[in-house]
Amino acid sequence: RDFTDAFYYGVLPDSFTWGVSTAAYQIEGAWNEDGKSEHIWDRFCHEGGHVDRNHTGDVACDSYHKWRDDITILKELGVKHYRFSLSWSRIVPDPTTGVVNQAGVDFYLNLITAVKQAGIEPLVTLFHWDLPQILEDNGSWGNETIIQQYKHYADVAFSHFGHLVKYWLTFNEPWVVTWQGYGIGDYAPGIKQPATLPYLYAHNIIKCHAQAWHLYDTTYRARFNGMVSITLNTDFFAPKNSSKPEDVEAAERAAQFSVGWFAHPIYVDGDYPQVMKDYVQRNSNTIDGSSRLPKFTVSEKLFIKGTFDYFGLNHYSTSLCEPADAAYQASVPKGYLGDMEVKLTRDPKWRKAASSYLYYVPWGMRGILNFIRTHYNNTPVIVTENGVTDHNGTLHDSFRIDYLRSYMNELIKAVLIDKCNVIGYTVWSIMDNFEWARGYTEKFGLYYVDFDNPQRPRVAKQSAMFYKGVIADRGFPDPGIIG
Ligand code: GBH
Repeated sequence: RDFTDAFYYGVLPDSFTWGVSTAAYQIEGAWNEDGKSEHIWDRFCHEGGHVDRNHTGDVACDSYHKWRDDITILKELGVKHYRFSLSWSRIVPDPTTGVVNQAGVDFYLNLITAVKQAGIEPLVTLFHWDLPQILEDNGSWGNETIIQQYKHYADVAFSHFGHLVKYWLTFNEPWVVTWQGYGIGDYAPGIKQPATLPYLYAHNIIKCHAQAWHLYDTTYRARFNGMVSITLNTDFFAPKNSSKPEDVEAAERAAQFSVGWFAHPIYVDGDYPQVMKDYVQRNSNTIDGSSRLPKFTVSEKLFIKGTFDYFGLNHYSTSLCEPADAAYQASVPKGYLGDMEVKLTRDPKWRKAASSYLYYVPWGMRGILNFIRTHYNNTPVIVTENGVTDHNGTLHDSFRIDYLRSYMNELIKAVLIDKCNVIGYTVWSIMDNFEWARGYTEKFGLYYVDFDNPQRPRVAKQSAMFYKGVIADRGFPDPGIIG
């Protein structure tokens, strides 16, 4: 397939949903108000030494108090959906007792009600990385009691908000949770066990996801008729040299190790991709042939397979793939990255955003949407995040307009030319916010937020008005032939 960068005029159907995204810890602040308990990002930030300039989300955009301002700008943009997350620590501060915090429930009920009243569909993520600290201390995702605790939390959310919410997501990016949290440890809680913990913790996260989906399916679907899924982050993995079969194979292997790790069990057959099982086992180097990758039982596979109603995709960038050589293998931590045996690189000609990982590769959007079409049976996809960073957050953000315009254009090609079943698109983020380990040094917002101003006013950048126009036009209408 020839992925061309030429601009393509086209509009999407009325049913296509356009939105913007946030997450609780990145915008809410009020970290210790109204009964909320401490979570791992509170602890990680307060410890110091982990986040640029030791920034914290203690106040962030202060959306806990200023959520009405968020509704105002959502309306101004004309979005059809708003994706945000619930904080487990607000709703069930101590999951070991399961007691529900009414103030936390009320906060989200007010928010969700106001979003609906504005004519906007809420798209609610149950878990966007803010694990209650008490659960981390009790053995984290490795302690299987977390599966029932997570299911209980999901039950509380479905029962209180299910009548208002059509789109649910169980987890945001389990790859980041497990690899960056417990593998390389640049994200909370900062644990560095790349050989073992990501695999063990991912295993239980997949089980948590399946529990929540089945709970909704058996207990809530008939009443509320919503859709429950998971959001996976992935680069598009392209062969470094597409005429080399070993590079093509490496690209497929890298994709199976990243998106396939979670998508294959859920969307295909209840189990990890065969290539991942093979490569982890051979790199486990055990005499008895056992693997660092855990195994699902037959009944677990049956329980996990098919636990989706759509496919949530977070996509930002592209990587080039070739078989790993010895020097590359020696340069990566032993474990997940080494198990893959793929050398990942970027083309130095690609433009770079402020985030070190974020190379600007619009055709990768079309590539990854086609990967999902062919590997996951053309399941309906909502792009739940796509966006780009700068450092200064200028209001005249032509770079962001250029990025969004070309990525959205590739999405439109994927839908109209390639017949990918994409039903929604979401910009990360509506406003500048707490960008995890980068603190407030990298800005993704369509709206500028001055973090030195106690009022945290939200000010539209040029990209906000650009996106408003795209939504109103449903894409890029053909201007017709001039002259
Ligand atoms: C999303 O993660 C998050 O869901 C969102 O909260 C966040 O604000 C947004 O993106 C912007 O970052 O190559 O080892 O350096 C995006 C997922 C995070 C995956 C950074 C790649 C770099 C890993 N990406 N990560 S590394």
